[in-house]
Amino acid sequence: MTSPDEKQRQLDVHRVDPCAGVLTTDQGIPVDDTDNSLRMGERGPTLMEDFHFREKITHFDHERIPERVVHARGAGAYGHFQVYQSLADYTSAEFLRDASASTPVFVRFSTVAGSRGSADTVRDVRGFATRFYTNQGNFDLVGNNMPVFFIQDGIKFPDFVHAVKPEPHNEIPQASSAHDTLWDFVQLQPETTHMMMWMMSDRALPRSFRMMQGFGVHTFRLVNDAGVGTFVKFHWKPRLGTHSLVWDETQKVAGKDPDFNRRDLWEAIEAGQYPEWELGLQLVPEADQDRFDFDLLDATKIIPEEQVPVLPVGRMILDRNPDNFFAEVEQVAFHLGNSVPGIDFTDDPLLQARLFSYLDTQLIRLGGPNFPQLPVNRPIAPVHNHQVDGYHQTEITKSRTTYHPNSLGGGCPALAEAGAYVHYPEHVAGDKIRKRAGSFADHYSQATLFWNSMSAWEKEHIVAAFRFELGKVEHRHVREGVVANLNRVDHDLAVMVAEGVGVEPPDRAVSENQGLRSPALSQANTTHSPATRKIAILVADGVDADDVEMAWAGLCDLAANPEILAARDGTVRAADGALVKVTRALPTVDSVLYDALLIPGGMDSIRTLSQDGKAVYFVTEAFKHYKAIGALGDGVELLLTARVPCEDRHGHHEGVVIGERSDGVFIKEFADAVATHRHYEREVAAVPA
Ligand code: HDD
Repeated sequence: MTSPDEKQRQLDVHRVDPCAGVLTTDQGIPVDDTDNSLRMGERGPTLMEDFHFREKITHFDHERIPERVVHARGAGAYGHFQVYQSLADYTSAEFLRDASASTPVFVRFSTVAGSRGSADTVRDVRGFATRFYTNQGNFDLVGNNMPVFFIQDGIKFPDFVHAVKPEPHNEIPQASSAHDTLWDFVQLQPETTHMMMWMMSDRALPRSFRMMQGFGVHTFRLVNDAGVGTFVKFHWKPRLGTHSLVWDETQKVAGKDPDFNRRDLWEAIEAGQYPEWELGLQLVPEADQDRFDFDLLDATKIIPEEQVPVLPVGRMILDRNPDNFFAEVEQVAFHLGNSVPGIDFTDDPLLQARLFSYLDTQLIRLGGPNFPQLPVNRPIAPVHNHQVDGYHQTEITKSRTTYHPNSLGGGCPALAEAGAYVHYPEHVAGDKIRKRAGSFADHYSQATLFWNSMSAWEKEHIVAAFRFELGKVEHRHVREGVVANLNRVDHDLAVMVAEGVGVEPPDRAVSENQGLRSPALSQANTTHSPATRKIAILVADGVDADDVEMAWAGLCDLAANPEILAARDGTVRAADGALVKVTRALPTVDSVLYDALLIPGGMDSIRTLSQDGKAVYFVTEAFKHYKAIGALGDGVELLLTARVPCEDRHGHHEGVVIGERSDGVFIKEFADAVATHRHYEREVAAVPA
């Protein structure tokens, strides 16, 4: 971690070292036996006067709080944000104007539908909530890894969440959208169509939190010192690119390592491979708000990057894991209404509803109005006001006056004369009505734009996802309703989905697909790097020590993370007699936990591995999941045993890289194959894994 910032110094006061003293009660009384309750004789009843027993059990009985009603499962980390250049032309927010200032942040990533103990790799949206501890107070950017949302008006949020959560009669399924109630809601609520295209895409299966984009989703408003407003959309772009797992893999990982994304974030930070994102802004002058064929206030729409480019404005690095999951990750209380001067809201009806919901939910979740005093929630800006009392009050305010105005307390705290949050004086007028604007009515054009922008493999994955999800839906009319909606997105898509789920395919298109595309939406156009990729090196006694050593060094030089796997932990003896240290025993891991696979040469090693069903399956499954596979010398024999096609011993075939020696040329070629992430051009349908 870099040197402690102001937030970390503030947290230090609350950090407790259990080794700093002996075991005590909550009252500080030393305890010399915490294993036996106080009783009447060795076999007699427990005595009420055992205050240590009572305190210990009572505290235990009360140690759960309600999980978040959505986004219950998450992981978080601290870090810093720094703006590249002053954005004073657009905003009076100091942290966006002072390029020399580093602003502490806390970020929590989450899934949405699953409960706290659910698996990480389910098909779902991911939350991406960032708190900036600025000198002007906390600014919370509570976004997702998808730029649009399911509904347009927040009053529908309970309906949507009830539909996607486990069904109420039997609480099945956990953390999955593949069930009747969700798709029933979806087919009846066409405004969900665009978001459901994202949900069925690979975006819902991130390889890592570190490899996800983030979006503020709504149109917000920046306001400068002169009071001029500019509409803004916030974007986070990951330095490592946006990458996803394969659907079959996600389901297996959910069992093999339900903490896959959480562990990945934790380990990367512990290893000093700090995750990094660039903040980008799409800026739209107020005068231009009507120039789009959608409404900027409609959260089911993006502003295509080709229409308004994303301006890179700053960088965020996460460099510190929390010390205590509950105290920090569970108790962090984000709120869209936590905003600083220079960043304001718009009339997006989804955003407006959120401004109510977040504060409200923290009251039940954290048990009263004093949750902003919890260490992770405390701003670094000083707090003075007349809010008093309440459960868990920790402030000792030294004042006789808890009202404004007062003379007895010297008028303190005084009203701010400068730097106060001033709401943007937007002019609004209208009748009180329950009515959606006509400009929100088009639910299909951008779903079509998304579909058109996908590469061939992304389209295949979307079709397969719809088929999987609808295939789990028991009610045929629900399947039909979804297909009818999809026919308004793209006729071919609707036909392909219908054919997979036993529904009569629509016989003709209801509207013409204009073929509009936004290349920025495709993951095929993202950044690629071998950095931080986990690479399994399969070995047994008799392995070629040079192959292992050179591959290890070459991959580490590229900031990749190789691990040596063998049937047993400890060491294996290489062909030249050297001992090779094993990172993990093969029975404790699986290919789904790695990005790529390397098989060093050494005939004895390959013979042993070829007899080991787990090793052979490892190879086959890695191939099935389109991963980069490298084989050196005799290693090719293991590929053949695992039925991996490798036409010649020197070729590079769809991510299968073969070489004689682990030299620079081989490492470069293999690292490029790793960086590609997945080799979707492979034909794997017949691979038995
Ligand atoms: Fe929300 C949590 C993101 C719409 C009501 N939301 C929550 C979290 C994220 C989002 C990332 C987890 C925060 C954390 O890590 O603690 N929510 C979004 C986005 C939305 C959105 C990007 C649409 C653009 N949310 C939304 C609506 C409502 C809520 C329309 C209600 C009207 N969201 C909540 C909540 C939660 C929440 C009930 C549950 C736990 C919490 O707030 O702290 O208030």
